[in-house]
Amino acid sequence: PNGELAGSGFRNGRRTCLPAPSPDITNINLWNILRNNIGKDLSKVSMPVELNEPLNTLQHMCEELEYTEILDKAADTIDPYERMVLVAAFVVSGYSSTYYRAGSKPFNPLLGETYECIREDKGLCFFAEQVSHHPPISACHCESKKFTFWQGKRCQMEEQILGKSMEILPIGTVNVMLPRFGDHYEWNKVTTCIHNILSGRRWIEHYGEITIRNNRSSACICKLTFVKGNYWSSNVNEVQGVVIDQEGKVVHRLFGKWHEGLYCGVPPSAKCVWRPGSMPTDYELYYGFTRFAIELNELCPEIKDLLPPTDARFRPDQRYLEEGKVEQASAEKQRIEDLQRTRRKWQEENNVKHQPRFFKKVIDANQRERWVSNNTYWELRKAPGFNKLENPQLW
Ligand code: PIF
Repeated sequence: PNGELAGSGFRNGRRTCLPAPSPDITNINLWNILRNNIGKDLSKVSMPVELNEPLNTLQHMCEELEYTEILDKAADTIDPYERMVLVAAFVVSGYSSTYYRAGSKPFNPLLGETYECIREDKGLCFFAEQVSHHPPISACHCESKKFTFWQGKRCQMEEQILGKSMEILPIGTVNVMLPRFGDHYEWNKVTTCIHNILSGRRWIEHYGEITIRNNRSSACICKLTFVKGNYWSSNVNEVQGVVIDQEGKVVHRLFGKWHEGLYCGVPPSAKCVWRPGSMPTDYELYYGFTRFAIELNELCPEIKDLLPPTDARFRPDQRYLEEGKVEQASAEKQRIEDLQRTRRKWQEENNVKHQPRFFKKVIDANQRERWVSNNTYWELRKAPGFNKLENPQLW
């Protein structure tokens, strides 16, 4: 019955496999890297390219949109409590693709690097830009007929006791608007922890609380708890939640696992609201990517000439890694990072402050920074077209 919510079955000619499997990284000594950088902010340390997967943090934000059919369904749901249940399922679904991904980290985009993703099958247009380098901040915006989604995301990394694990604390809010009901949902993200970064089997955990609010209506809120478990207990990856009405009464109960699915109600009569799609064959050899992730960095001929040259698909070190050419990838990563240092030095010496091209920073009523689209990306792409414009040269 929930087939329509189970993954994106529609493939329409996109690639179903990466060109090369992930490289063998047993010779990389993370311990040395961490030891040489004790006490340092790890986002300021250049990591070997072999630790990366061939996707960057902008593409990661796009990955959170794999299950937008849940939002489409929410946009067709009159009951505000049921709608909140669906939004909650969408929030949880955004974590599912991380399950097999503890082995590598995303590329850190260059300042001004961009990424777009048009999915006719899902009816959405997404674009993103790296708006700050230190600290790394990525911003994105996505339009569809039935919803708008945007977020600005900064990750603070904290190493726990001598590299046993690493916590990633995301700062920023995620937003979804459903114009049909005038809803504006907002929520925070939970902490992500990578266990055993130095030895043993690496695994990922998400824990903490998420509160989803609708800024335009106080009819209900949703509280989700990502339970902190441990490797041996059965509650690993567990999520529990409640939709609470204005009087504080629980209207719906939610439970499940972020890598397996979310249910609404009380067992045995609970109904499934979301379940992830199946993994492609040999996913362990290919960075643990889902089918959707495999498609993200594909450079389709139809869009090649329409993309800005800052698009991640053109970034040479990432492309080399995807093709399994690790030495070239490594050399290119160093070259490109040096170019960025030169640009930064020039800007500092000339008192020039970097201005993001497609996003602007606004300060909200609570004095928090927010990154919102300046509505120029698709306009410029259409006319005059990025190939007729002056673009930053990042590599
Ligand atoms: C480089 O990024 P890396 C550094 O920022 C470097 O300081 C900079 O030089 P500059 C380079 O230009 C950058 O390319 C470092 C760091 C980046 C993130 C945020 O890609 C997301 O070499 C992290 O990496 C999500 O990465 C992590 O930060 C999920 O990309 C796992 O510290 C880290 C991650 C540590 C991972 C540990 C291993 C786990 C598999 O001179 O301009 O400063």
